[in-house]
Amino acid sequence: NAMLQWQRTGFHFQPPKNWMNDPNGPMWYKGWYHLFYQYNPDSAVWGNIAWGHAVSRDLVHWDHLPLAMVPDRWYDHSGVWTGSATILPTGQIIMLYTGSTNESVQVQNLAVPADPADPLLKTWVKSDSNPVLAPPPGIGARDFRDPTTAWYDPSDDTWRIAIGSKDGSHAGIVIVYKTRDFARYELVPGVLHRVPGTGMWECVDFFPVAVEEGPAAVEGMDTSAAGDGVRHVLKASRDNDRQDYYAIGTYNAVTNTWRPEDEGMDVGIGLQYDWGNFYASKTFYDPEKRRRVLWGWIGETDSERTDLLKGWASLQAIPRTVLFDTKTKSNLLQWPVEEVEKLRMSSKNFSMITIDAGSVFPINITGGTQLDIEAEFEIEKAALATAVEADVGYNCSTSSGATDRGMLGPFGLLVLANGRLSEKTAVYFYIARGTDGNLHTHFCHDELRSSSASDIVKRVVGSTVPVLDGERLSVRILVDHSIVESFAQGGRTCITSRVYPTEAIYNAAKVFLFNNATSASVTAKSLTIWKMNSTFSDPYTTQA
Ligand code: DQQ
Repeated sequence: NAMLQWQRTGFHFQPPKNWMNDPNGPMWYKGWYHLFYQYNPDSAVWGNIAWGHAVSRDLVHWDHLPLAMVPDRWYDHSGVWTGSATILPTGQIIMLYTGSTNESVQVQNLAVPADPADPLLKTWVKSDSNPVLAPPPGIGARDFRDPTTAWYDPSDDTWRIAIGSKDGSHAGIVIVYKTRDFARYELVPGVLHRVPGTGMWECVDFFPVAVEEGPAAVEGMDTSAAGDGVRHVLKASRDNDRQDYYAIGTYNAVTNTWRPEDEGMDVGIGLQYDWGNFYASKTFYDPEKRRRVLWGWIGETDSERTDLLKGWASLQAIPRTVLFDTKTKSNLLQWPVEEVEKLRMSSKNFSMITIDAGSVFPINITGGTQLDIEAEFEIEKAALATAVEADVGYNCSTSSGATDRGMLGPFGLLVLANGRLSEKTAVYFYIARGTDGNLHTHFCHDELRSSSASDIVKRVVGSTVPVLDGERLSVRILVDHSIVESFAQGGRTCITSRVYPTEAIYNAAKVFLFNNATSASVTAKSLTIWKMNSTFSDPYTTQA
C-alpha cells in the first residue's frame, strides 16, 4: 500500500519488508557491526521466526545479508528465538539462542560461524551437541529463554550465562549456568535474583558499569569486567506489561547473587530504559570504540491489519550508548551513538525564545519529517518559588497530556505537527510538587493527538527526570517519519513513541514550542534543529 510508505523511516534500522522483533547477538567483529534480529521471512506479523542479519561499519548505514539461521532442526522447529553473542579472548564467537522445539519446549542451542575468517559471518553452524540446555526441574517448559552474553569467572575458570524465567508464585527470576566449553553446563545453585509479582522475565541482560568519576566512567565496560568501582546492571523485559526494567546493584559471583542498590527500585518495579515503546533490548560491548551499546525493538501501535497492508512491521531504536550517571548516582545515561551526528545536514539555531503562559510558538522550518533536535529550557524562577500547591501527585500516564494546564507545566515541543495543529506529538516537561513536598520534573510524550487516524494506540507516557541544582531542562529528540525518540537531561529519562500522522508528513511536518503552564513563562534558551540524511533508500520507492 503506497499510501502508507511514508511511515518507513529514513535513518532507523528496518528490514526491507515483513515482521521484525527482538535484536539478537549484536557484536563488533573484524571491523563490522553485526545485528541479527527476530524475523518472519513470510509475513508482516509474528511467526516462522528466523534470524535476520545485517552489517554496518558505523551503526547507522546497514547492508542486509541473507538469513543467518532458520528453523530447520527439531530443537528450533517452532522458532529460532532470541540469543546473544560472546566473543572469547581467543577471538572465537559463541552464539547461544533459544529454540522452541517441535513440541514448543524452550531449549538453549549453540551455533558458531562456519568461517571465522569471513568478517561478514554469513554462514552459521548449529552444534551437534544441541540442545545444550533444557528447562531444569521446577521451571516451566515455556518459561526458559533468551540466554545472555557470557561473562568470565576467574574464581573457577568458567563462563557464566543468565537465563530469565518465572517461578511457581509468579516472581520473575534469573538463573545462572556455568560452562567451560559452551556445550556442557552446570546449574549454579540458587537464583541470581527474584522479584515477586513481576511475572516472566524475557531477554535478561546483565553487564558491569563503572560508578566512580574518572576515565572508566566515560567508557563502557567489557561484560566480564569486575572489581572496585564496578556495579552491575540487571535488565528484564516484563512479558506482562511489555516494558524493559533495570536496576543498578552489586554482583557477588561467589554467592551467585545480585542485590539492587535501592530495594524500592528493584528490577520490574522501578526504572525503565524507556517509558514508551521499547522492548526486548540487549547491550553489547564495542571494543573498537570502548563503549556499551544498547539496541531495543520498537513495535507498531497501529493494527495488525494495517501492518499487513503496509507489508512490514517494527523498527530498531537508534543504538544508544549506556553509562552510569555519576552525577545523580541513581540511573543510567542513554544517548544516541555519536555516529548519528554524521547524518546531520542543514541546521537552524534559535535562542532566547520566550513562550508566554498559554501560548504556542511556530518554528520556521518545513519538512520536519527527519530531524535531530536539541533544546534547553528555563522556567521563570519567581514562579517556582510561589507554586506551593503545584499539582501534587502529577503523573504523565494518568494526565490528559499537553492540553492540561498546571501552574508549572506542561511546556516543550510539538513535533510531526501540521499547520493547524490538529495533529501533533508533544514532548514536554511538567514541574509538580510531589507528595514529599518537593518539586519534581516530569518528562512525558503525549500521543493522544498524534494522528487523526483511528485504530491506533495513543497514550500519554513518561516519568520523572532527575534535575540537579543549576541545571537547565534539556531534551534531545530524534524524529523519523513515524517514530519520536526523546532523551531528557542527557539521557536520564527516555521515551519512544510510534506515531502515524496523516497530514503532518513530508513537507507538511512542522515544529512548535508550547507552554501550557498557567503561572510561568518559559524561555527556550537554545534550540537547534538539524535535518537528517537518510541512511538507506526506501526499497518500495526504488522498486517502483
Ligand atoms: N521474543 C522472542 C523470545 C523472547 C521474546 C521470540 C521477547 O525469545 O522472549 O520471538 O520479545
